[in-house]
Amino acid sequence: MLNKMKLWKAFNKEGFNKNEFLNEQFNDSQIPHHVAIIMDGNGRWAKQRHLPRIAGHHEGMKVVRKIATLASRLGVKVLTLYAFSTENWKRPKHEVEYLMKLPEEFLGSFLPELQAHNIRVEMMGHKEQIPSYTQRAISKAMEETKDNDGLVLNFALNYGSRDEIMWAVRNIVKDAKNGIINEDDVTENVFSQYLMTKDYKDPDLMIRTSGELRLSNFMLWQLAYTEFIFTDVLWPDFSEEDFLNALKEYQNRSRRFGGLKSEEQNE
Ligand code: V07
Repeated sequence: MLNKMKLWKAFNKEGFNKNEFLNEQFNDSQIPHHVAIIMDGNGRWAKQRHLPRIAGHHEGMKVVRKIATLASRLGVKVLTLYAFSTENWKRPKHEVEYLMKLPEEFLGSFLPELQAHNIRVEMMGHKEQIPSYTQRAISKAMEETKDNDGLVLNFALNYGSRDEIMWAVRNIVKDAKNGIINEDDVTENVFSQYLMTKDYKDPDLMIRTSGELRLSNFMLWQLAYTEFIFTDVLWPDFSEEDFLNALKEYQNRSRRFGGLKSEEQNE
């Protein structure tokens, strides 16, 4: 279990003021297990600086490293990042090509650091359409980190939630035809086992940067009870402090599963 001093050590590196931090009454027992992030605003960040969109994507990649190592130090167990959606193929060819080179670059630079932090790399999304060099870099990282039992850094890449749900339905129909399951077996828990997130708990917290108030086909099933935090900060500007503030906001909200807090249920 994390204590305040350990948490302080995690933040000390990032230049936080110690007294300010300890006075914040950060609740170390309520670190979300699973955090999901829609990393939006990379293009807008670049435009503001009269740079090409790909410059924003590159800057965004560096923020992935920063937030992943911080989440790991804080004791978050799963961090799911929306890196590339099934809709993103419609973007200009040169932009798609650039994006598909980012996993290789990211892992080439940061895999040793991920190892040092005991982070396990995972991916969810259909691999078939992804270029082979991208697939190879990710498979290598997954293989080399498979025994790490710290943070799971789960990249949603060529991921779309409706596509995921549709494939779950298809596979259930197939298993039903083959006599592997019956109609009555299809419960919420069983359905979840047909999704790409079957190994993880549902996210406790979803953060979307850059001011857009939409889900954009991201984890529609899994986010049913999740706390949402939307911030105007663009992803390349998203700092450790912004992440900490999101966690504090999460801790301040009373979580309501379908209406009543557990303490209120018998009132
Ligand atoms: C991408 C940087 C972050 C902002 C959002 C879009 C651009 C890291 C990865 C990645 C993916 C898989 C992996 C290791 C790293 C990545 C894409 C885009 C397609 F195993 N950042 N990043 N992949 N961006």
